[in-house]
Amino acid sequence: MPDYKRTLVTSALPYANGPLHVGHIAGAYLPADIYVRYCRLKKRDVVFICGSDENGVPIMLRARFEGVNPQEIVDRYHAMIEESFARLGMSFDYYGRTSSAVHRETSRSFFRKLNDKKQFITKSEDQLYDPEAGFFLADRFIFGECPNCNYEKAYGDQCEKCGSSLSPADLINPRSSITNAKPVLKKTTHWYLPLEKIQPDLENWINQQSHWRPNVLGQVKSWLDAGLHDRAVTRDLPWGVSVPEEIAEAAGVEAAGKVLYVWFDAPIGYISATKEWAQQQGDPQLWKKYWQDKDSRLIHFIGKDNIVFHCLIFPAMLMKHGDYVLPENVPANEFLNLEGQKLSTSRNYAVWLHEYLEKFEPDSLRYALCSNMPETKDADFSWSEFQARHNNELADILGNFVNRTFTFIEKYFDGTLPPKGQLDALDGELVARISAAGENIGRAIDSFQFKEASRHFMDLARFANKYFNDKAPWKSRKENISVCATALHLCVEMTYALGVLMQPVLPFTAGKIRKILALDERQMDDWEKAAEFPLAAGHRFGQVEIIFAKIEDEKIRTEIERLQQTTNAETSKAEREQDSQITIDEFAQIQLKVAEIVAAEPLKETKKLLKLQVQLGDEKRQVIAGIAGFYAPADLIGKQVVVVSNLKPAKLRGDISEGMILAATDADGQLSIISPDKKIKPGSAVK
Ligand code: B3M
Ligand code: ZN
Repeated sequence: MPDYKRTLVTSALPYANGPLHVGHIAGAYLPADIYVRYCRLKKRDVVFICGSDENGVPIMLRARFEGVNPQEIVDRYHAMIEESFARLGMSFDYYGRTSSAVHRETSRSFFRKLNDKKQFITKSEDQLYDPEAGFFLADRFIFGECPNCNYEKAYGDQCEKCGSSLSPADLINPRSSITNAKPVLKKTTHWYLPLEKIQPDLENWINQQSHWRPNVLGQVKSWLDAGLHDRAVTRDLPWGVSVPEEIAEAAGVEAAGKVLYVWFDAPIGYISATKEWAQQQGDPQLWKKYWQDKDSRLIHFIGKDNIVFHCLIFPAMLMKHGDYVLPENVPANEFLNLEGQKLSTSRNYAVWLHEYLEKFEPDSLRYALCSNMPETKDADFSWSEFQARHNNELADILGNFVNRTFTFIEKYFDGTLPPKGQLDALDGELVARISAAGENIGRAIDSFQFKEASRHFMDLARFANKYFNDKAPWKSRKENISVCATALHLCVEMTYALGVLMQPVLPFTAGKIRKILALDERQMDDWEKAAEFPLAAGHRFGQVEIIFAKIEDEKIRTEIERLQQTTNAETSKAEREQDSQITIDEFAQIQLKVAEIVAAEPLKETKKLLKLQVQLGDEKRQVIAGIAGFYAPADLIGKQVVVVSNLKPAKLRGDISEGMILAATDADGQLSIISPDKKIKPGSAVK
């Protein structure tokens, strides 16, 4: 691998439309943080950038759902996400947001540059439009059946099930996510990135990336083999980074409501956040060293559903812009499932990060996810495995070793570092193991194999525990205090080494170790010196503490039950829906007809019922309806309604009712009669 002077690491910008869950963490965030922390310990020049993705349809859908302004949504979730990341120990150098002024300007000037270099094509085409909502339907504003895998809830830009990138016209039986209406076609103009024309350049570049993960290369090559399609990089939306007005006018297009496609501006968010970071460093031009210098390495950590955007579309933009380096690696993770089922935000079937952090330690999650990271295939998070990782490995192996070492020293060496004498073979093996572990863990992290790194680390802690047992200091203390002292001295050296090597995954625990060793912040911060123990005999240690308290079964049972309640609620809802579902033939048995009300009066001795005389073609019927509180009888004369005409007649308060009129009621109890929107012959069938 060529030597790079510096590295820029990014994690996918989370949509600021909801909280984070463990799947997000295992996908694009924890691997990046482990990698960056390791690079810092290796004294490499590395900058870690992320931020909230605050444009696009997902934000608007959430705002619409809550009946608030999109800015209110992004402000709320940007703060929540940023706080959860900090409590999990995510060590970004800068965490930005794409609603910032710097981002808006950076995106618009990027767009201008591509436009000036004539890299776009503009097309005026019929696009799907929701006549009820008055919106063009793009991305998640529209859903339908995926043409590739028949998933019935594929979005207008991507199918979340098979990952394929789509355009709204690809969807089978598209519906509006806003009103569920059947979209109509309406002409509009957009700017397109000509990916068909750029494909050869992308292919040449991808063919040089043989070091990428096979599952990433496989997905990218399948898109290239299928042939890339030109991609619209603007949208008709009221929310987002607006298209530069002068470019819209030059194209004879109304600028208002024309914004950059969220996947055009979001990756540029990495650049704008780096600019904001550089400003924070007091050197506004510093960002260019990471983005526009061939000695810099760009690494994007993402989930597999973002591969097309980070391996094809954004690189195409960077290529055609001309001033930027291209990603050197995109170690995309596969998905994390939860107790054998797909995580689902909409079904609230998730372990939410902010809720987790209220009840458990961050390092326990970091370790459990690292040890089971979905690097090349989907993985599954289960609460029982989470508890086992914590209790059987962190507590019983690592915690137990540290605790035995320092309680023994506390008791028999007055809490100070014992002197080191002659080393025997087993002592020599301990020293060799520390150096080997540093190399093995480092090699694994450098190749983005985090599960393997975790295994090497825990193997070292396992060896340390066995060393303590084999040395049996409780015996040597009585037989040969010098041998006992040497063994405990080496146990402290091992603790120091574990404290260095655990930092990428267990930063909070490393802090506890540093306190027990009574070291200051700057110590234990050099990977290469994990085996170079800095303390002299007699050094007084800090307070001994249990670094991992066991997680009780009861606590885990509570979490499993909560998930089961969600699943049960879902199941019963699905069953209810399933039970209430009827076939088209069953529906056809219900006869609906238009009727005209010719007389109306209150039904005696009732407050809610009206007795109606309705004309059903050449037939007249009496229908009793519970609409007294909503309509005055006189206002109903001449009104056309829809009647279920083949209901068995029923007796109500001594009066006969020969049908039912259709009316809608909402959660607040408002009622509205269903009525044809224009006069039609009474007796007409309703289908
Ligand atoms: N906001 C997150 C997602 O697709 C998306 C990533 C943007 S990275 C530039 O889940
Ligand atoms: Zn699909």
